[in-house]
Amino acid sequence: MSIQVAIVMGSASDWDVMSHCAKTLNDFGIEHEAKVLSAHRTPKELEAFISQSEKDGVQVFIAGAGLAAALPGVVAAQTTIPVVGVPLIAGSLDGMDALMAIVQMPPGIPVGTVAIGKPGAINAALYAIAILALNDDSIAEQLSGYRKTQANKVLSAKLD
Ligand code: RP5
Repeated sequence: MSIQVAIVMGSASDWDVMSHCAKTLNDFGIEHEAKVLSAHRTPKELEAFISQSEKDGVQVFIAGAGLAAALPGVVAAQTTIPVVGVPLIAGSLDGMDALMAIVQMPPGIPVGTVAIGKPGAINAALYAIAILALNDDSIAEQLSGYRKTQANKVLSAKLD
């Protein structure tokens, strides 16, 4: 099957957190690729990657970055495929810098922004999965099973 989700991150140092995104996609058997490309350091290569991903049939981009996190917005500027942005902790502002940079897109170029760090990386994958589920009954079924498992964990919680 062709690649459905493209994960891109600004630095190899982002992988510790963004690997949770890949892991969640793996859990659902979603074909994906993960790439390090920076809006600031490798803008030309990023542009080529976006256009190749479009040709490959990618249906959702997930972009994670820290500091002045331009990456998700720059991806969104170059495609109409949905982009989910993950703000990462990479400096003294604890990810608030990246959150503000990613969430404050100008009207017309949306980036669906998730929480800072690992919870966001996991939710970015689940959000992408929800988008794919719109046109795939088997993914939709898996997603609803995942939700049921979560509910059962809450309902069966035992307190000491
Ligand atoms: C951002 O700068 C990256 O996404 C990373 O979170 C941060 C620091 O990058 P490195 O200096 O670790 O490569 O562009």
